[in-house]
This record gives sequence, structure tokens and C-alpha cells, in this order.
Amino acid sequence: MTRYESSWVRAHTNIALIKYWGKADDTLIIPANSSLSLTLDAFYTDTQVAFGDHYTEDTLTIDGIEQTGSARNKAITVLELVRKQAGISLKACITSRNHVPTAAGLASSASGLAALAGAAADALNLDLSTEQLTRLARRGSGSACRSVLGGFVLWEKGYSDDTSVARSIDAADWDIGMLFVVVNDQQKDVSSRIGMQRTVDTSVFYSAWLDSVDKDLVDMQQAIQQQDVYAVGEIAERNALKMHATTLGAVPPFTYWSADSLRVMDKVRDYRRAGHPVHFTMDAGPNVKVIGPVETLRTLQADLTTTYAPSQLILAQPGPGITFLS
Ligand code: FM0
Repeated sequence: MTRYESSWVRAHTNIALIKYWGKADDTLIIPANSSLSLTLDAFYTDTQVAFGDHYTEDTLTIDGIEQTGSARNKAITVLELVRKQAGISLKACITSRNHVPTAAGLASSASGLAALAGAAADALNLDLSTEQLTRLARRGSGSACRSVLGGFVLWEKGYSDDTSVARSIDAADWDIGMLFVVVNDQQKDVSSRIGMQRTVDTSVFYSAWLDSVDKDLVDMQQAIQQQDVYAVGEIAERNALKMHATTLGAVPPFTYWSADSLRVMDKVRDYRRAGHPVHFTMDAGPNVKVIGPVETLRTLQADLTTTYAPSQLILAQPGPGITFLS
């Protein structure tokens, strides 16, 4: 019998500047639009995958807690794909540790599933290219394909399993950062998977999202090429507001914003009026991420300590793609 080694892989989280919002294919996770993100240094997940004939079922433990439900199902989707490629049926034990410098809530499935894809493929010696790894991670969770790579990453929507891939477009070795304002670290009410599905199926505003996202993407690529942090933030904020607008037109309607989110958005606008080049983006939860030059974000971070605990204010800078630890 072939012996399989276990493998540990680290992946960092990413935040979209042009959002992935809606699927063209729910099973293959082919998105309705291309998206663009920045991988960050502040949050990452280490994941070990071990295959063995002594395991009777696939298990996933995150920070010491055994998972059931959707987290485990996403992991099993990735395991099934690598088992098929390797021609084996062995079950696996997955151990995952999230590294977030504050209480929970920011641990994202993107870094988790990117690390899992890398570790599962490595444990079975599949020798996949980076592009193939992005496709594998994508099947676990769409946004995970972008965490395979560092810096600014473009996920081309493609039209099939082979063509829906992520690639790095800029190393982000210039002055840009993100300040995370953690207003609430509880689990979200409507997951991104359910939220985007409901929006695609029912929102009267969804077609307007699709009509304008490609233009945002072109503008964003140009802003990145010019290393124009103001334009990157401006386009990201505009794009995020449009994504969030679609949720209000869904049936039943929903929003990821809380009163605290609105307060942070106001604060960012005040800062901008005072001449600072800062903008915000938000994802499927109430936390706000402020985009700007790193020193400006440090000043804002210090200012916000009158309202928030230091652990609620995390400054992140561009981070790397996945690394194979052992
Ligand atoms: O990251 O159904 O990847 O582009 O974070 O697992 O494919 O969790 F703001 C929302 C991420 C969506 C935007 O969705 O969905 C972005 C979002 P899955 P994900």
C-alpha cells in the first residue's frame, strides 16, 4: 500500500475590492462576475490534512472544536476531489488553527479552504500547479481561490471548471493597507452562500449589479497599476455599496449592516472630508474595513481607540499566498 504523508499548509485571508456576489453554477462554484482581492498578512489559517486507513470518516477540527454542518461539508467537497484525482478512498483527519489577533469572528472560510486545498493535494502528492490549486480551493468556497495567491488577485469568472481560475496581478509592494474595525465578532445571521443565492434568485437589483461590475473591475485594475490608493479605495467603496444595495431588494430583504457599521462609515467619510485618502469596504457581516495608506490608517486606528477597544482595531498589510509548512 502507498503510504501518505500528512501536510501542513498556511493560507492568509483575503478581502475583495471588487466583490464576488452570485454564482453562475452552484455546484462547480463558477461565479456570475469576476472579482479582485487583496491578500492580507494579519489573519491566517494553518491546516493539516492526514489520510489514513484507520480513519472511518472525514473529520474537521477547527481550533480544537469538531465541526459538523456546512464547514465540514465544504471540506469534504475538496477531499472528494483530491481522492478522485489520486484514485484512493481513504478518509482524512483535518486539523485547522485560525490565527486572528483578536476574539473570533474574522476567521474566514477563504483562508481555511485555501489551506485545506493545498494540504490535501500535497498529502496525496498530486503535484498541482498554482492554477490547479486555485480551482480546487474554489470548489470548497469561491473566495478561497483568491487566498492561494498573495498581493492583488484577480479571479476570472471563466465559463467552466477549467477556466474559472485566480491569478496574481500585482505584488502589492506599495503603500496600501486595511484597518479592520470589528464592531461585532458574532457569527453572521445570513451566510455569504445563502445571502448571494437569495439575492440572485429574488433581488430586483441584482441585474444592475451585473451591469456595472465589469466596469468597476477595469477601473480597479487601472488604479492598481497606477498604485493610486485613493482610486483603489474609491472604486472599492462604490462597488461594495452596490453589492450591499442588492440585498435590500431580495425577498425577504436583508442587510449585513448594523448601526455600528454606519457609525464607522460616517467616521471614514469625516476623515475623507478632512483630507485623508481613506475609503471603506464591507463583506457578509457588520465589520468595516478601511482602505488607505498605512500611516493614515495608523492615525485613524489611534483616533478610534476612544470608541473601540484595541482588540477591535486591527491593521493589516498585503500578505503572501499559501506556504507549505511541512
Ligand atoms: O469575498 O458560497 O466565498 O468576494 O465575501 O463559499 O463560494 O464565502 F461579501 C461577500 C464571499 C462573498 C465577497 O463568498 O461564498 C467576496 C463576499 P461561497 P464565499
